[in-house]
Amino acid sequence: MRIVLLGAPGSGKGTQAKLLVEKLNIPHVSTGDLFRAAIAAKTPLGLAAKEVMDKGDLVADEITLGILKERITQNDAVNGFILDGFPRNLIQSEMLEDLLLELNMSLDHALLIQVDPDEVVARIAKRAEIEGRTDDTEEVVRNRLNVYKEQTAPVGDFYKEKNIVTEILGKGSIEDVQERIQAVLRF
Ligand code: B4P
Repeated sequence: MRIVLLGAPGSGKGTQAKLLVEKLNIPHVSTGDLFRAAIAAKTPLGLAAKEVMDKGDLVADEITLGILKERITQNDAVNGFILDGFPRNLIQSEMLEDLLLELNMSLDHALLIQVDPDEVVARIAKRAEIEGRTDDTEEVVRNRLNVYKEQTAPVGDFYKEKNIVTEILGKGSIEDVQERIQAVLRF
């Protein structure tokens, strides 16, 4: 199964993807996590990504596609994957279409997790206290939410036209949200 998780920063994409991995036995591919790993390893890619991420902006499309392609062509992804954080704009959506065509693959589901802006701000503020991520400060979060509204929200419409989107209510406990997702995926 090939799934794309969509939703605002802090909507629970990463949280829900980790739970799905246990059930589906396919890898969780988070472009945010891949960038954070490159930053931790101090690679040239990581250093370039850090500057952009610390402002809450999007890393260049070609770079992001490169790390994504490298990851989803690994052996553990042959039976499927859960994409979290990609695509994040319409250009990336088109790039993903082309890449999947090239790999003879297609997407089964795009799950759009819907959470009120106030709730995501509160969740990220809580995470900032625990993890201290440099892009979780109030000012940067405000920019990330704007970037989401302007660039990422249209991605939902892109997949609606392909009839693969299901909206998931992201309110409530992590388990509640997971149950809603599992009901859609029917397992
Ligand atoms: P990401 O790593 O994707 O950051 P995120 O949107 O904050 O993650 P996520 O939304 O998964 O967090 P989650 O809800 O799980 O991206 C970071 C940066 O990387 C971007 O700003 C950009 O610069 C760059 N980037 C990444 N992908 C890119 C791309 N494709 N193109 C260009 N640039 C890209 O968790 C949020 C918090 O909420 C957690 O603390 C969690 O515990 C909590 N939570 C989750 N569900 C909850 C619930 N039901 N109730 C209460 N709390 C909950």
